[in-house]
Parts: sequence; C-alpha cells; structure tokens
Amino acid sequence: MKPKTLAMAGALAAALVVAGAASAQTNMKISISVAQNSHQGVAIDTFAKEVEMRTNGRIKVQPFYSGALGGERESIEAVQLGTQELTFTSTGPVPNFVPEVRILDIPFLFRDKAHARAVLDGPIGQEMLTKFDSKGMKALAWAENGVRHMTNNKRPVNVPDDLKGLKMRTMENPVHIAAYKGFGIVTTPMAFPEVFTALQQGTVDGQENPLSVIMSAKFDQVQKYLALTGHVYSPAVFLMNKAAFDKLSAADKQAFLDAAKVAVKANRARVDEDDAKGVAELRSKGMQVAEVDKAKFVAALAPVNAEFEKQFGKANIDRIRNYK
Ligand code: EAX
Repeated sequence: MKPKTLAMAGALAAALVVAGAASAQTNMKISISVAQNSHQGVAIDTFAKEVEMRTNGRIKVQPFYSGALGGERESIEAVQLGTQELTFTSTGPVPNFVPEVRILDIPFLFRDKAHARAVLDGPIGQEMLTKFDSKGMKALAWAENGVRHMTNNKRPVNVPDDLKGLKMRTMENPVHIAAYKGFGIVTTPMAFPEVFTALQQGTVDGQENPLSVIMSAKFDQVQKYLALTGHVYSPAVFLMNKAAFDKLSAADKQAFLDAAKVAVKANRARVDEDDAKGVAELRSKGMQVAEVDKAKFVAALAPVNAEFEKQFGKANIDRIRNYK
C-alpha cells in the first residue's frame, strides 16, 4: 500500500471505530399516558424488551408511564418534532394530526374486538398506517386500547336518556365529541392525565374508557356507576418519528416492526384478560354496574350516524362494517 492509501485506510478504520462506538448504544424514549400496570404498559414494556433483544442491545427503548412525558396529544407532537422517538397512544387525539384515521372512531362501527382487529390488521388498517408518513411519523402497528364504556357519579345509566345532561370528560377527538353530543352529553374534552382529579373534584360527572383503563387508573375510587355501553372501539397505535425510523438499517427497521407485532399480541391478550375479569373486579371495588340494551344506544345515535355517513362516505363506512 502506498503511504497515502495507508493513511486513508487508517482514517477509515478510525472513522469506523468512532461510528461503531457511537452506535454501540442508541437510547430512545417511548411513552404512555396510563400506568405501567396496564394493557398499554404491557405493550411498551414488551416492545422495549423485543427491540433490545432483536438489536443485540444496540438500541435501548426507555418506557415512560402515566403521562410522565405529557398527555397523548403532547406525546404525538413530540414524536412529530423528534424530541421523543416513540409513543404508544390511543387514537383519541390522532385525527388532529392524521384526519384519515377519524373514521375508526365512529361509535358502534365494529361488531366486537375480533372485527376491529381484523380490519386493523387487514388491508384497510394497513393502508391507513401509511397516512402517518407525510405527517413526520412512522406508524409501526395498530394496537388496542379497548371497547369503551361509560362511568359517572350522578346516576345509573340504563337507557340513552339517562345520559342527557351528564357532564362527561371526552378525549380530544372530534368524532367522539360529535357522537356524545348526540346522546345529549355535555362534553368536556381533556387530556387523560387530568381526568382523575377532574372526577374527584366533580369538575365533570363522568368519563368513558375501556375496562383496562378504568381499572389501571383506579377510576372506581372516584366513580360510582359503570354502564357497559360498549359504545366505541378505541384503537391504539405505535408511533415513531419518521426520520428516526428512516435512519435505521433495513434489519433494524424490521426489528422495530417485529417488536411492535409481538407487543401488540401481548397488549391484546391483556385487554382480553381485563375484559374477562373487569366487571367482577370493579363490582368488588364498589362500582354499580349496569348491563344495557346496546340496540337502544345504537338507535339513539341514528341522526349522528347519518351525519357521519355524509361526512365520511357511506361506502367507506360500510367497507369497514362489512369486513369479514
Ligand atoms: O390511552 O384518554 C383516554 O381516555 C385514553 O383512552 C387513555 O388515555 C388511554
């Protein structure tokens, strides 16, 4: 080797060592707004473990729980900006970033969790994941928040009319807000980390969330009545800053996607577990639980639904409704 080539080879080797050292361990953050002991905690803990394992410890994902890095809207903003690499969020505030996703938040859209999971994992859901790309985010996978039910402190809810005039905290989600207004609910959008205190202090009478969230947030301590309205399916999604994802090698990209897949499995299994034991557990903690005739709640939303069909296109809604 000529001296010059030798020097260049030396410089290259040094550069590789430096690059190697720099990439020896990359640290990333992921957040949820609910507690660690929850279906969402299971999701991000599993994801972190899988990423670390699949990248041989080169990439570490540090989980943050209970809104420690902010509520869901703030965490999506942070991911979009890149001040935070990852978040796991319900679709609550997502329509404000990716309007195409709004259609998933329509009440009584899905027959049950199996239907929702099939749609999200199928072509409709997978195509929707790509809509995050142009918003500075890579959506790694759909996950699950669960089927939402109503709680309040004022009165048992047995029929839709019982909802009239209840002041309820809602997510910052335009579709939910429109629908709940259709029930006659006085809607108060609020970030999740503020909800417990708002319920405790009576700023609002009630809220609605899946059993998984009601239990992990200990809403039974501040809410007397639970109505199993199952009025809307609440998807969740793994979001990553697009530039951070694009920077990964092809193998690491695959590792992140696979890690998310494993995490979704664990997440959905925990939701099923929570749904199976939730009513008994919440009853034992003193909540008064009402099974309701869902058909009446569906009927009460007919005018709102007609509005949604105009807004989203009946064919688009039917495509989801009829998906097998
Ligand atoms: O993501 O804001 C909500 O009610 C969500 O369901 C909750 O934070 C879990």
